[in-house]
Amino acid sequence: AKFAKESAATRALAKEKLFNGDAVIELREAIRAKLVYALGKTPESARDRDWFAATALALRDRIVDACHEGSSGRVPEKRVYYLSLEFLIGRLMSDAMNNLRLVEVTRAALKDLGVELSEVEEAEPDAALGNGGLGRLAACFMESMASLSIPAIGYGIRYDHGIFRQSMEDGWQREAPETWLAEGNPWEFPRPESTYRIGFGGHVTMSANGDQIRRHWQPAETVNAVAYDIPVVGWRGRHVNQLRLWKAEADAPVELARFNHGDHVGAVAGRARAESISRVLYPSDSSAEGQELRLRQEYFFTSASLQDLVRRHLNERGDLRSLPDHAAIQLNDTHPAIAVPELMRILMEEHDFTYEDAWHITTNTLGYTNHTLLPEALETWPVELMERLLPRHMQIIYLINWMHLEEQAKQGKTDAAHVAAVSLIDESHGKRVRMGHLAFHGSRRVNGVSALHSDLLKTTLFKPLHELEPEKIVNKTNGITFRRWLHNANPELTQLAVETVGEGVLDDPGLLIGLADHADDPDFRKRYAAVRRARKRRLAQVIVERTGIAVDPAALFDVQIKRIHEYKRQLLNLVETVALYQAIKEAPHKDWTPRVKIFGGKAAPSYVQAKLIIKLANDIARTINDDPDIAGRLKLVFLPNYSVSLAEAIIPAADLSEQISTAGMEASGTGNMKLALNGALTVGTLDGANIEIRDHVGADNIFIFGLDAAGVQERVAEPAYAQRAIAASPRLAAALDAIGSGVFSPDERGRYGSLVDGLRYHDPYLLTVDFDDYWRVQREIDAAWKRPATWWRAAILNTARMAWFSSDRSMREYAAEIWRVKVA
Ligand code: GPQ
Repeated sequence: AKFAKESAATRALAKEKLFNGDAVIELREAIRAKLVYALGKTPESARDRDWFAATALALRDRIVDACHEGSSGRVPEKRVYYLSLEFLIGRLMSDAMNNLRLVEVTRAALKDLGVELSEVEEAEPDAALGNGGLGRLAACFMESMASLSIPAIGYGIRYDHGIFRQSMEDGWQREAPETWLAEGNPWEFPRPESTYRIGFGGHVTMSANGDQIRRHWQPAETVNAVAYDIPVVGWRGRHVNQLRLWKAEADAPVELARFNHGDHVGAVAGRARAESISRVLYPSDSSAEGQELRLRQEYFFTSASLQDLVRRHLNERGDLRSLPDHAAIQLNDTHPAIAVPELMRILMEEHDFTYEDAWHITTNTLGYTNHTLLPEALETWPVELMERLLPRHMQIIYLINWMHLEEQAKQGKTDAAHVAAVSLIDESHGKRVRMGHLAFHGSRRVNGVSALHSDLLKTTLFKPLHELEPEKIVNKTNGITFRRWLHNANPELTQLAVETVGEGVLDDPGLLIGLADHADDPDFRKRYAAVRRARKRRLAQVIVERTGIAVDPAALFDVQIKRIHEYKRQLLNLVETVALYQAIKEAPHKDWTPRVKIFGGKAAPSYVQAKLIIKLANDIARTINDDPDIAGRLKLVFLPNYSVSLAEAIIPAADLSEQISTAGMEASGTGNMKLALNGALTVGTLDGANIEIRDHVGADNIFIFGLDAAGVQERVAEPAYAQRAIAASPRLAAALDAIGSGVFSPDERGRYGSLVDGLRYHDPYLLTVDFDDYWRVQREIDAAWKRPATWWRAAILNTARMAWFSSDRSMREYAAEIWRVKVA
């Protein structure tokens, strides 16, 4: 009787809201059944976390249905395999609901059960298996490939612990382990039948096979890689791909012989060692990790993925010669670059191919994406470590290198400098394998992630290799999935777009351009601004809850959210904040534009300077936020534990997007795209994708400042450029003096002495050089904020003109020009 009454109410609501009432009842009963039978809970005892799991399981069933309908068991002509050590997914439920077009149905079904959808959504932990842009890009690409029905499998590691949880202790970053799997993962399917053995160490034996010598790797140690699949459903549920993550398990969980001899602890030590491989994500971003465990992780997931795709190919096609016709393997950075010798090993050792044939197959199947030029981020592994951990691979790398240099010799290129530059082995400080060179040489195409970055790859990092194969480097400017970063993160703006240019905009972001026709309509501007204001009120709520700082939603929300890195120059923003603070104090009665500077981002736990920058932000905040002279016109907030889900709350509320890296150093950036799409105006350097954003939104609708990449290259060659810049700028000098002398750290006056001296005497990121122009453009922004008509016009034009930055566009380009797969 109770259900009947509920159903009647649901039908009435459904009629009014134009969705299918039966669908609500069906989903409601499915959720209830999952709660009771899969989770063993009652509606009365269920917590939000239980409702989340029940809802996720019910939605997962529908994804599985979509999967079976879509594929109908056909073998696709070609599959993409996206190998990435990171997938920074965030929450999956809103993606799944939105792509299945079930958001309102789910909301109503839960309401019938007495539960609020938003609370259930909040109970989902982020799948945070990545550090920053590189991992988030992989997640956007997975969603876009599913939405475009590109048959693809993402391969990565099922870390027990994703990126650490950041908290603030007296303004210092503290790290705690992240535990997304603590209560299970309702999205995943364990696939123990897909388990592969991964070898480490040992030695190589030889045997004669006619006049051929064959080599066999005899690993000393093996670990099992067990598959776990997460379905990724595309837009409108038309296509489903899998994200296959590998968990490390010991061959034998207990060594019986030792156990029976009474060594109960020693008997499980091997298990702990094996399982440590998938225990934790390395928290370093854009800096190479030199530890042996990292190399183990890289080989572990690369080998498991290659074994899996080789087995699938043999099942479907019978012959590995046709691998390049049916498989495109993309290496996300050099983390899976060991795929080059591993695929060669599999082909030569396990399938009897000659070197030449194996090389042909390998170099026609692999593609490599480079994400940085920063020298400290380029992976090189000591030859000695490789010989110990992967002796057969080291032999194969030497063989590949020998053939490579032989080819140079044939062309008469024996000059020592040339050989040293193109060699896969760097011999300048001990022998190390250059993973970038290895990935470059072993791939059919190599791509950068923005136009500028791809050009710089050709003229700097890969110049010598590029000259040998001028067709190899191509550009594929990054993109973002609009389903998550517009539709899900900003449903209010999406609704406004739908009402203005029509429902088709959900399928074709190109229709956003229709908003430009309304940029001069005062009524439309008001509606656009009202959407922003509502999101700013919500963010202000989050800020006060998490930091205790009250901010005014009417102020300009100035946002810098990204990993803390010196090249990203959060310190430039902080020094400008101090200079502004000083200027307001000097002229408190001037009509200053009220601003809230919002920062978010994690520092690698071992990155001392980055952690000090976080502390400085908090120290400045403590000093200025309550200063009566400032009277609330300048506030600084550092939001702890920046994450994908926090980004979804911040981005729709941002007025200004800080993209201020030293030109030439940010390969692309993708936060820049998310913020501009949501209508924040960019203040940025001519770096990475900022340049292309300017080209699309128009130079009048973005604030560009500072040296360009060529200017940076020139300036660093000049002596004492920092001292000269400081001497020429009394404002900069005063701000640095204040920070350096302890104005913001009265409890420890010397805290920032070395930080400031670093700027005075070294400043590798040219903060001092760009400071005055940054100050100038920020005051221009202050003035622009006071002309709301022009501000909102520019914001609308940003949203209208950002369609090109959809990751659907990126994926179409990869499909056509790198993978050679057809897209409908
Ligand atoms: N990126 Cl090498 C990372 O997030 N982590 C890394 O280790 C490296 C690069 C970023 C890069 O800094 C951004 O400019 C890009 O937008 C992003 O990769 C995706 O390409």
